[in-house]
Amino acid sequence: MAEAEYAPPLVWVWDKTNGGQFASINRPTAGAQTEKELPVGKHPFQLYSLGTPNGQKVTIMLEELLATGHSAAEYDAWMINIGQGEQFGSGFVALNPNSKIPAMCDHSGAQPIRLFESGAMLLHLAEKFGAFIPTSAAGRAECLSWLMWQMGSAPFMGGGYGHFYHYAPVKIEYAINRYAMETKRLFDVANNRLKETRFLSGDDYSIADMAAFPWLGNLYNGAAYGNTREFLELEQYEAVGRWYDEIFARPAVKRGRIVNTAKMPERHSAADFDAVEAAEPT
Ligand SMILES: N[C@@H](CCC(=O)N[C@@H](CS)C(=O)NCC(=O)O)C(=O)O
Repeated sequence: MAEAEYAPPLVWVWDKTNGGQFASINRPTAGAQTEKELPVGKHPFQLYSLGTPNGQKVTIMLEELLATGHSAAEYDAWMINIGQGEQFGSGFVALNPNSKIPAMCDHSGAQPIRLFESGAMLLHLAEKFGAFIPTSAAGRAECLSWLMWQMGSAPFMGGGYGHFYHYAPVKIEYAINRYAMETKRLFDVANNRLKETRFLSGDDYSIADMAAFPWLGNLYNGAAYGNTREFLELEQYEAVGRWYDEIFARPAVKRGRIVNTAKMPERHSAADFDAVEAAEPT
């Protein structure tokens, strides 16, 4: 290892400059930093998000629900620009005290229900609509196990591997090795499972797949973190590739992946997709 040794002081002190491209937005305290209310549209679900893998999980689920006839899942999706610190506005923090996208509010009942954490949103929607979650106790347990596996593993892939391999201003061999190993191990876990079953929970496509697809998929297809597909030799995970291709082809997935991106900063109705799909036919 070529890096200079670092001796931690007795008490850690925050160095504002030491955060790479996130230095200007992240700090070691929680809470609102500005007063800013959130817009509220006319649909039952109000989503405040960005088209990152964690954001895509929820827009894929909402589009899948709409595609299967659950019109009560109509939603307005508002873009939260995390690069400009919009996750620290008072309205957003009232929904998510953790200041991370996605955040959602369910206005379908007598009182609005706030939701933070993408996994909680997937489960809330699956239970509310009785969709994309197995009904048997064993099937449900398997689905929730894979959902929680994904929620627990994303920080190793994103905050660990992605941060140190792609974003960190210095390339630290120890950190990259540590998280590259863990990311490959996680791909192997998914690959072994998908050699045995069509989807993560079993025979049926579920919220576990919707959670895992944007993460495994964006690394597998080369979209995330520079040269990662080659660096981690991801093409060897063939069962993940077979699963990726099947999910990628779903029309609702194609739609969910573009919400809250530059192609569609906000989404308020199915008609919003017409212009995008006309420009880029699927
Ligand atoms: N466990 C959370 C993670 C959410 C998360 O990390 N969101 C990132 C974008 S993908 C974010 O908002 N980052 C802004 C920040 O760290 O200030 C979830 O799945 O909802």
